[in-house]
This record gives sequence, C-alpha cells and structure tokens, in this order.
Amino acid sequence: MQPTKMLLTLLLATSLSACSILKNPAQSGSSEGETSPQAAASQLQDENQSLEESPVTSVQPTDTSEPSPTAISPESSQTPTSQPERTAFGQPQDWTGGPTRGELAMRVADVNGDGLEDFIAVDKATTYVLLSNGNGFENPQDWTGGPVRGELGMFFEDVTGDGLADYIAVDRSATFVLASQGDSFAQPENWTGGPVSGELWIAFADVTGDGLSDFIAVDMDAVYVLASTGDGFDSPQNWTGGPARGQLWMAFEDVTGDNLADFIAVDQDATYVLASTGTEFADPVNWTGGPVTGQLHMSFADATGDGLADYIAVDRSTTYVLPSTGNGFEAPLDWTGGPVSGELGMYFGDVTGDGAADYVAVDQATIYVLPAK
Ligand SMILES: [Ca+2]
Ligand SMILES: [Ca+2]
Ligand SMILES: [Ca+2]
Ligand SMILES: [Ca+2]
Repeated sequence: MQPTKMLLTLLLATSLSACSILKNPAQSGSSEGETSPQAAASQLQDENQSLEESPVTSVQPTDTSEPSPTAISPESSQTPTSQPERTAFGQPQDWTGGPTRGELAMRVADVNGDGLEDFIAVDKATTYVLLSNGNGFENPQDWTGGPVRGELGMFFEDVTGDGLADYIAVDRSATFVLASQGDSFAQPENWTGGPVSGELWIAFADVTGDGLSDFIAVDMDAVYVLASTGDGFDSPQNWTGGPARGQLWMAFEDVTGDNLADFIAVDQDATYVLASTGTEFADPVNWTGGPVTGQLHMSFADATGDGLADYIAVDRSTTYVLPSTGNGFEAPLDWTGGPVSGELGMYFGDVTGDGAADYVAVDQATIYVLPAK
C-alpha cells in the first residue's frame, strides 16, 4: 500500500485515541514546505484541534535513529554491570545551554567522544553543538561554520569508527559525511554507496557489528544495508530479501544485546523485531509488550542501562518504558518523570554518561533533561 494511501486509510479508520503516525526522522531534514509520504500528522484527539490542524510541533524530528547507545561511543557500553537497572525518569532539570533550538533539526549524540551525548541544533545558517558536561549543556559552539543540510535527512552517528558521532547529510543524489574532529565537523565528503532511495525510511546504525554505523535504506521492495568501510559506504546489500516495513514506526537499535543493531518495525497491532545476524535481518518475530503505541513519540533506547534497547512510548500524560528481555518487550511500565511538553522535540540519549538513556524534552525556551535513575 502506498504510504499516502496508508495514511488516508488510517486517518479514516482509526479511533484516533489509540495510535499515532509519527514522522520519519529520515524526512526531518526535508526542506521547509516540502511534504513527503512519511510526513504524517499526529492523530491526537483534541477538541481544540482538527486533524488538519494537527500539532506537528509535538512530533518534531526525533532522534530515534540517532542516539544509538550501542553504536556511538565505546564509553557508553562500558557501564559497570554492578550498576542497578534504572526504573524511572527523574524530575525535569533545566539543561538549557543557549538560545538556539535547531530550526532544521535537533539531535542528541556524542560528537566529542567523552561518553556524554551532546545536543546538536541544525539551524539554517550553521550547525551548533551544545556539549554535555553531565549536569547541563554548555553554550552553543559553531561546528560547521556555515549552512549544512540534507534534503532527505540529517543524522549524527559514528561512521568512521573513532567513537565520535559524525554528521551525515543525505541528499537525493549523494550522501555527505562531515567527520567529527572532536571540536568541529570536517568538510563534507561524498560517501555515496549506491542507488538506493530510502523512500520509506533512512537510518544509520551498526548492523554489521564492526563499530562503524552503516547506512540503512528502507525501500518499497526491500531493506538495503550499505556497510560503512570507514571512509565510504559499500554497495547496497539486500538484507530482507523482500519488502519489510513498519506501518507506524521503524528503528534500528540493538534490542537483543549482541551489539548488532536490529530492525524494529512497529505496526498498529504488533511490534516486530528482525534481528540482525551481521549479514542479514532474520524473519520478523512479534515482540509486542503491551497496548501502547506512543501518541506523541516512540523511541528505542536503553533506558534501563542493561545494554539492550528498550521500547519507549510517550503519551500525553504518561511516559512508558517496555524493557527488552532480549527476546521480547515486557509490559509497559510508567516511567513518567514530570510535566514537560517536549513540544519542539523529544529525544532519548545518555547525556549524563552513566550508560542509561535519559529523556531530553525541548520546550519553547528550555531544554529539559529527565535523567534515567
Ligand atoms: Ca559528548
Ligand atoms: Ca558496521
Ligand atoms: Ca542485536
Ligand atoms: Ca534496556
């Protein structure tokens, strides 16, 4: 089914209270005013808002494919196993580091390799990094010295393998990598690996297990992996043999705990995991952990701190975590940490550096962090 048709069907068919269609992060870099099949409206039932006036600000570009605790930094995977698992998000802390808020995109990733994920704000004029010091975000630093944007998406993952998240800007005709140098991004290099469109989804995650994030393109006919070689992307390999997708959401994170990022496909009535074998994605297995889909946001990140990415679903009044057991998601647990709207964006990444993903909620004038504890 065409995405647009799927969306229309969902708009007509759903009760609007149970699910939402979230915006593909791969499309978050699209030029303003541009629409894509994946750019879908949040279907929150609200007497104040019709569907046509859906609150897109509540589903701003998300970092689902961005802060990959298993892939970004060696430090974040060296959490002492003696540390107790986290069970909730704490109260909101004001981490605001400056007046920037990312006109084109906001992300959370460790760009300087200290094990603390940083806040990145892509503005039209340049790209700012707000380094985490563990207790707050520091003042914005200009890391590109000018405008950089990807038409199809902007991603921050370590494709060079040095533990520092790089800037990947995906255009329709080329994929550019701006390698992190620890205090700035290098000039763009064309890493284009092949003719894939990623028409349904684009993500960067280490599915081959060598520590370098790979280019994943979900096309209509199959899911392709373009493995990073450290200075380029290999030619596309078909990792599913046929069509595979999630109706509501797609993510590539390690939910099985073997350091290979897996394919998570969220449908309306089930959440499927296609585990990476290192050379392909295995057949879908239903990992459904409960009747939540995340009205405002869905994400997969290791909130509990055991090395396995968990299912995080943000509803209007409650934030749920469905911990991964390695072969399924447990029932939803209420992790709500406090009253934040995240109206400009919600991100899950380890900004405190203790090995568990924290909740970063960007409101109009404030960046809040709700640490996993
Ligand atoms: Ca950092
Ligand atoms: Ca890899
Ligand atoms: Ca895995
Ligand atoms: Ca976990």
